[in-house]
Amino acid sequence: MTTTEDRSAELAAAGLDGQNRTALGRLINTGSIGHAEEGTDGVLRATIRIPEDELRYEPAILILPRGGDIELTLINDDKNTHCAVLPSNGDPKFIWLVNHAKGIARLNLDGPGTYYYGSHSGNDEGRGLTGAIVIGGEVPDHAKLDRPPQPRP
Ligand SMILES: [Cu+2]
Repeated sequence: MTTTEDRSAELAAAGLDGQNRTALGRLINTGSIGHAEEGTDGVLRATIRIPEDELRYEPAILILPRGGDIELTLINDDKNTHCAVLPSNGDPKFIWLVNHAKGIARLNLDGPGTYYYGSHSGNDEGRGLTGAIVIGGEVPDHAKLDRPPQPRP
């Protein structure tokens, strides 16, 4: 079976992702997929970079095996200022990244699902940068629907 990561790499290698390069602020599914690593302290960590002149986050989609405490290192390799407004339980987190700045955002996301974050600041065109955090795992008992067992993938 071909994974999405393999497919993106194949398209790029074959030069078939050319049309995606014309867009400022690429769609999130034109970037790569990354996986967070769990530290011995139980915190999930990942590094997200903002490449020069591409108006996107790299990886575009960050996959976490489960929810919990998350520490994201964000590095802005672009010549423009960017930011990230990130989802977190309680209030969203905001990190400001002048060009070539590096910062750490600490989040807590305890439920499985897809979360989006973005930057709409500086010289961003259109909707700016958009990234996704995908959290796997089981839905908590209190959030499950009261219905007969369903087939699971
Ligand atoms: Cu920005």
